[in-house]
Amino acid sequence: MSRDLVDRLQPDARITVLTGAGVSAASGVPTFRGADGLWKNFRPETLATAEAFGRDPKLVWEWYAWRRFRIAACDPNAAHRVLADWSRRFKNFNLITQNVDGLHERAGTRNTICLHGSIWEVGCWQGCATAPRRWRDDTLSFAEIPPRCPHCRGPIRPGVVWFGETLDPTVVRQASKAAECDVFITVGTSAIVYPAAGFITAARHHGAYTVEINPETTPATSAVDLSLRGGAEMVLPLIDQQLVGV
Ligand code: BJW
Ligand code: ZN
Repeated sequence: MSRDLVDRLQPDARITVLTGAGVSAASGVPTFRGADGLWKNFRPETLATAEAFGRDPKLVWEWYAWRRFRIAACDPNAAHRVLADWSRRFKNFNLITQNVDGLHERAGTRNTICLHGSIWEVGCWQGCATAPRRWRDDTLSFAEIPPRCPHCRGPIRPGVVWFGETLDPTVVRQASKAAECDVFITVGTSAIVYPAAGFITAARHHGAYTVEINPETTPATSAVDLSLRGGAEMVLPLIDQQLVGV
């Protein structure tokens, strides 16, 4: 484990962590890409776009309903727990996540910046005036697929950000601000989806020491100061064990 990284994780350091699906892999949540990825039988554009939902809401909802069921049976792993602990121990800590599974929140992480929404939220597909933009819905077995908006009876959609959709500008602003830090650690992401991947470069431009934790190389590997090859659930606890006096 790098002494250089551990030395920089000082109590008052501005530390930002960007997570992706790999952080939840050890919990049993499938990643998107790679050999066992969610999309091995589908191209992303087939399911994770508004066009796909407009074309076949039942197919897209069945995929999300299956994922909700699977995620509900998963628990946060050692990587989520270390990050939750850091969010309480470091006074200038930010966690930006691309994950929609809610496992960071379930581990007790403070102030998670969720770039791609939440699989546990829904919204009215037609955006009817009486419904809020998004609301929480933990249903695992929907009586009807697609489920219906309680306000207009039209279909509801998962509260996630699909390809081609803009991210919530407030959330993007929070993440951009968080990228102005001293140490930026990217964990378990393939670093190909934007704007998320852009925060790694942004952090570097702001002078941050950049670190990647991933068992595989990614487009970010050659751009970071330190690349740690391994599962997040192993590497983060190893770093954590070396922090003294924090
Ligand atoms: C482990 C591990 C272990 C395994 N431990 N690690 C600039 C350039 C080019 C294109 C664009 C651009 N800006 C915008 C775009 C278009 C597009 C985009 O990025 N396309 C790229 C594919 C090229 N972006 C967008 O459309 C975004 N919107 C936007 O920018 O609006 C403005 C705009 C609109 C139109 C045109 C231009 C601008 C929205 C992106 C929304 C992404 N949504 C999804 C689905 C969310 C809903 C759902 O869950 O269904 O978000 S896609 C999917 O990918 C999901 C993820 O959050 C995201 C990232 O995936 P992630 O987390 O990295 O997972 P994987 O599976 O890819 O990687 C897992 C990694 O873990 C691997 O590296 C493993 O090795 C590793 N791993 N086990 C640690 N134990
Ligand atoms: Zn509605």
